[in-house]
Amino acid sequence: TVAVAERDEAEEFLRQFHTEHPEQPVPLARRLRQVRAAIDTTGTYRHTPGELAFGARVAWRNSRRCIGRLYWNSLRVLDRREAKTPGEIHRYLCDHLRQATNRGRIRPVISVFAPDAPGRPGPRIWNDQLIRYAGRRRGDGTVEGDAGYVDFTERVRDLGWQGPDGPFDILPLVVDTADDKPMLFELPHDLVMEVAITHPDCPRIAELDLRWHAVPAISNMRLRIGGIDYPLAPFNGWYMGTEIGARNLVDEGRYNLLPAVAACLGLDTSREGTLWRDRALVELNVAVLHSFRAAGARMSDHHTESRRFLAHLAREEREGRTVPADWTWIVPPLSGGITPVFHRSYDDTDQRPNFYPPAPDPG
Ligand code: HEM
Ligand code: NRG
Repeated sequence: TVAVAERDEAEEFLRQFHTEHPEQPVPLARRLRQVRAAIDTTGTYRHTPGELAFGARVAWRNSRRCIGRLYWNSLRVLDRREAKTPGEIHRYLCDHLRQATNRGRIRPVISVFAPDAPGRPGPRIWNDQLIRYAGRRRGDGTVEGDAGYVDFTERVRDLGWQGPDGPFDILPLVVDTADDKPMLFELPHDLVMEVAITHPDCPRIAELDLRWHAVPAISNMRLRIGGIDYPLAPFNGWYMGTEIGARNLVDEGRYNLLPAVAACLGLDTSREGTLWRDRALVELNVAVLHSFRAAGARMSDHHTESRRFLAHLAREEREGRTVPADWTWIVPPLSGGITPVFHRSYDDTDQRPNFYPPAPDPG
């Protein structure tokens, strides 16, 4: 049976849906009666396709850490609640990537799989994004690949994965359903668009042989709509350049490439005061934006995305809504103070529907 809090959350969500979309064939009062009756007899209820699409879009609108919310209302919502077997789920995940990538004209998409129901958990996948690179610790303690994925890579190897052993090996998906044991699936490599990193005027950067995937697709967050949890609801937009150029390729616990980039640029690294790290960081971000542009893969820079976010705030306020936001995530990790999002504060309250961190993963 459903706790009172979840009943209240269902009712609150239905009221919100009907307030923002008054033109419904079924009036609110009747829908509330249906849902209460369903909860009484089955312990849960089923969202209509319209409720599901609205719920997913509002979950994005309420994502406090996301700077990219201006286009929340045009999220493409794929209803995959009927997918049952790991093989079917894998095919829909591939279809998601195909629609999202769109040969480089990346579109925001979410695929929503079956929700958790009383006594019957919905499917999930172990991967935190659909596309990620493996990492492996070498004998000398250094890492080949993405150092942030050493533990995850170890777990998929325990399941029998025998990937290659290079710096950018795409990890397989691990699909976990209640009826089957966790199953491994490779992503067909023609579905994964990747961009080789080159610099507009420093050819030595290209010699580092860096690349990144074009589509960021978070796949381990729980989508919660009206008291219902969807544990598998992968979503994507496009990248902001700093995510790759100031974090993935730069963090010491990831690819840790500032020293290598500084060497390409011939910078004086003998003391911090030369600001060689900062200079290398800017040039690496120039390279990332330049490369995505040259490859025809949609990406935005942090100045543009900051301006859009302020436009989003203004528009939402005109609609009478407050925009929940977490300053520490909204401000970009490069040149924070010269973006307009830095110079103000935000309301940081939890509003639902929303995306939540996964339950601690199995295994
Ligand atoms: C976080 C940008 C689309 C939901 C973020 C972050 C950035 C960003 C820069 C911070 C990431 C980090 O520091 O690791 C964008 C851009 C988009 C976009 C440019 C282009 C359309 C979306 C979509 C959704 C979404 C479509 C959901 C439907 C989220 C959530 C987080 C987030 C839930 C927080 C993730 C976490 O807690 O780890 N976004 N985003 N975003 N975004 Fe977006
Ligand atoms: N920083 C992560 C991705 C987090 C979400 N960012 C987006 N989301 N742009 C990374 O892979 O670097 N999105 O849905 O577009």
